[in-house]
Amino acid sequence: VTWRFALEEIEGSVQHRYALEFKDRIERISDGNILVDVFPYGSIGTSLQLTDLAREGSVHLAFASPGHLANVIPEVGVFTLHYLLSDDEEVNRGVLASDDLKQLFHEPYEEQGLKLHGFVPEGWMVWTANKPLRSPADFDGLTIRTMTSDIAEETYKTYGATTSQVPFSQVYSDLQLRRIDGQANPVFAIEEMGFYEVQGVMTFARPAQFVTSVVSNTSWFDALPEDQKLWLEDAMDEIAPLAYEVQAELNASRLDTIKENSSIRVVELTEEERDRFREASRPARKAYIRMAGERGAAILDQLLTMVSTTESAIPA
Ligand code: 6CS
Repeated sequence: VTWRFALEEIEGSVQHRYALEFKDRIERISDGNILVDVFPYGSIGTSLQLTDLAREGSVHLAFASPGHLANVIPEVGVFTLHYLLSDDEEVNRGVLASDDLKQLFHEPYEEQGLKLHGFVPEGWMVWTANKPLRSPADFDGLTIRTMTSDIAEETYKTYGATTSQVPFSQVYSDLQLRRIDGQANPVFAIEEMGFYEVQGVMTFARPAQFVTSVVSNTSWFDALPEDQKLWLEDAMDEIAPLAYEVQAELNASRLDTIKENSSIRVVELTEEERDRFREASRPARKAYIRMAGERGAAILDQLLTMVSTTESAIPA
């Protein structure tokens, strides 16, 4: 049999490295009886199209990033909010890996025919534009590309930006054509998609981690023999810590590549500057609750509690 696994990122990306590890483990443990076919981003469509293919079962496994998926599952839009997770990546890693968190999202995914296997952090979001973005006022008059859900636009609106929902594959040309002035993504993606070639400044404000989720088609998963279900879940548990290392390594090494290949300016915000964004972004939480309802409000509360409990459990 063949398991089809669709990615929202191109070859060499964090998702691609994850999928190759998964393929390797599954093909080995099944003695080659299961083959995993990996489809990197490209010919089979945008993130939302991939989600549709997973819901109808044409692909069995897929990455579904909240920034896009919130269009279908409003509750996951919580991950597009800024200054919600910790500054401490260890804390975020613990929170995102927790079964409690997965449990909260179980129902919303299930209702869409998707089984949630886990959340994977891919690194800090970095803003690119043709000027430094040191305060919310700097967003005034800029058109910022967001992922393709309404909630993804909200935080940038609180900063005063004009927003535009654009699929990942169209971001480069929209920047080139000046249809948008800026965008946000982790460093590895800014490098592999070439965005740095058409942008002058990278601003590091650490507003949010890029978080993605790994899903499968529920009916497909439920029909798998028990041993195969276990193989799948064990493989994902094993890869989680590895994915964390991979994103750290790629985000660091590709910043060097960007610096070698361009004269892009890198701006690191001070804590005071970050605080201004933290404050300005707050109304987006209300917008999230409006869009994601009671279940979304409960998720937001839980997430905030988990972050602060995990933070206070760490010795100073
Ligand atoms: O910005 C985006 O749309 C995409 N960015 C990343 C890092 N992965 C997938 C997502 O679709």
